[in-house]
Amino acid sequence: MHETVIPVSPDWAEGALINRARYEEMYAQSIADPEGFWRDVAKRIDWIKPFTKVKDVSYDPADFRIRWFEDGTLNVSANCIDRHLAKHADKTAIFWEGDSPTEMRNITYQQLHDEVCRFANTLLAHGVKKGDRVTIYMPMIPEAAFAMLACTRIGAVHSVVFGGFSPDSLAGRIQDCGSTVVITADQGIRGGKTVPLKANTDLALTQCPDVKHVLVVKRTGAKVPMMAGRDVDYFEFAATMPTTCKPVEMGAEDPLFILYTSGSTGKPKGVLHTTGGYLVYTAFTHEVVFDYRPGDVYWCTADVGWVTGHSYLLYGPLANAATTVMFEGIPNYPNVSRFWEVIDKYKVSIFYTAPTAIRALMRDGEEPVKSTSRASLRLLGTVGEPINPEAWLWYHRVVGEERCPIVDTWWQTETGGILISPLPGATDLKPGSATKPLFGIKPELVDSNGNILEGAVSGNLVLADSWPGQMRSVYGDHQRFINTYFRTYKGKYFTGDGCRRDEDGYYWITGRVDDVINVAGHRLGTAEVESALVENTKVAEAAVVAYPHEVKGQAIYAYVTLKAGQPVTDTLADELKKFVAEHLSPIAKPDVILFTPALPKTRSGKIMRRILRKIAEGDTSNLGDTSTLADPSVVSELIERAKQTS
Ligand code: 6R9
Repeated sequence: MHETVIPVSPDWAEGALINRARYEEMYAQSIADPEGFWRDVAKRIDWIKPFTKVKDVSYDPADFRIRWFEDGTLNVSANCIDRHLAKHADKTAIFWEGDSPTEMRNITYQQLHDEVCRFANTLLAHGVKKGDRVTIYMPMIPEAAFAMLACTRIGAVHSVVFGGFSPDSLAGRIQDCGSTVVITADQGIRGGKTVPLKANTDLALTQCPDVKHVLVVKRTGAKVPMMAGRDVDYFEFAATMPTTCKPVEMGAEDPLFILYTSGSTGKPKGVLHTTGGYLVYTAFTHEVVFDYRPGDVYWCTADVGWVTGHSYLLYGPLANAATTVMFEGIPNYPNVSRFWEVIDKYKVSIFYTAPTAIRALMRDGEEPVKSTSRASLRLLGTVGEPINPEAWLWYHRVVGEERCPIVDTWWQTETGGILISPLPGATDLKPGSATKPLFGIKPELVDSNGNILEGAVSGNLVLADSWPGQMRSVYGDHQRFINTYFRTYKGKYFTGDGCRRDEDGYYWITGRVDDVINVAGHRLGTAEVESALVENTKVAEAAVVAYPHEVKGQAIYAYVTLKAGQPVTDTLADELKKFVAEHLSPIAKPDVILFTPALPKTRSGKIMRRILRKIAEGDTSNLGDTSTLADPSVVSELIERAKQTS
């Protein structure tokens, strides 16, 4: 364990938006008087009709509700664009850096306004109304941002599906929320390779008869089939659209977007966020966590297909009139200095990325970093998974030259925004710890019976109260929302994460305690990967677990039993890996497939994943209690086979 402590530097203590005394004072106030605290914070947003009620929350399943600012009205796109125009019309809203370093666009707030209005008018012309769901399956190009903001302008609810998902995954998400309009591109381009987005959409739509219109944005210019009456060339159509469009007045609790995320069981859940609380929370946390100032150039490397891309690439920064960098490419194309070159090119001052990217770049040594200047940087951030102290220290020393504090931000799709994180001017840093709760956040550690654990201890992380950015429902299945998050521990939101608290009250997230796995910061359910495997006609049964991986954090280990008479050929493992990549996503491709005649099950038929995890980790010395196994000989057989495979 690293017990390194990196104290707040005198410069930061003096110059930061929030210093230690202020953090402590504000935190105490936010807990003592949440209504008063959030009433003040919410003033940063332009309300059409001001709210009178701040908070109405009950986590009791019998009387459940989560409402913030509920009688206020507002429009998100007006808050992210229109209200900045008087002062910042010519300020850059988005610096877009293409996959190739020769491609770039600089979009001012005025241009953002015009393009969003054009897009909004295009949606209206295709019959999209307030409350309708629009699925967005796009590469990282400005039109993805325009499309999202356009939805918010007219009160449509966007569901962004990451461009790396397969046609089947896209189809499931379109059907679940009942979108009748899909926005996509001809192709995406990442690391010099094209991604067949339109072709994937066409395949998905063979399962989605209700989709009436597909807006196709030209990215690479590849020739793609266009279905007459359904498919629309976006640029051709939008050219005829006006550049003004009245923002629709939305209730604070009206749905803003749906974003699908993996849970421990079943299909991915449509996490539903609403309008007022989400915008207040993302704007506020973007400012305080990143110590954001008007002159900053801020870069979050996340894809808009993930929640980080929603909250901290788009909505938080734009609500604060920031300049946000949007990057289409990958960290190692055309070379492994790309991140640092982009930082120099746009004079990025705040840089926010994932531990997996840092670990991958670390492997190439210090030279590719040191050959760049990075003089503009003043703050670094991480998100998505626990960061190991070694990677943290490298990021701090090599990338930030010990000048830039690192904010290790813990949060989830469900939480809408950051909940546990250092504030750079207030919190002494410990490599690997997300440190302290933000304002209004009451973390608690509980044991499996729900007893609250005090002091320096490990347990399950729960949150004892609500915050404005919290998700409000699972789309179409409100009971599932209540059951998943509020029934395990009475009166608390259960995060699904394990966590340790140290003597200084610092929080160290240890990872998921459920069947969610985190591969390179991407969240996947073991059940999703298993069901993709059993879709293959050769597979009888599959059990998937995660094991530690040097770069990706976790990797996927799949135990597979085949149907009777099905031989294990030399190519079968590769065939199944490819099958999962195509049917779910390349992210979900198992690293190891182990064929086995049987899986270890309890007498009631439950697969004992604990044992499978141990075998995958290569730690078979202590498998724990195996007495409930229906057939203990399965285990020794598995251990033998695992040795041969590794
Ligand atoms: C924002 C995002 C959420 C899960 C979460 C946890 C892990 C995220 C982390 C972290 C340790 C951090 N996680 N940030 N673990 N330290 N700073 O990633 O949302 O994709 O929903 O994943 O990611 O396990 O529960 P999401």
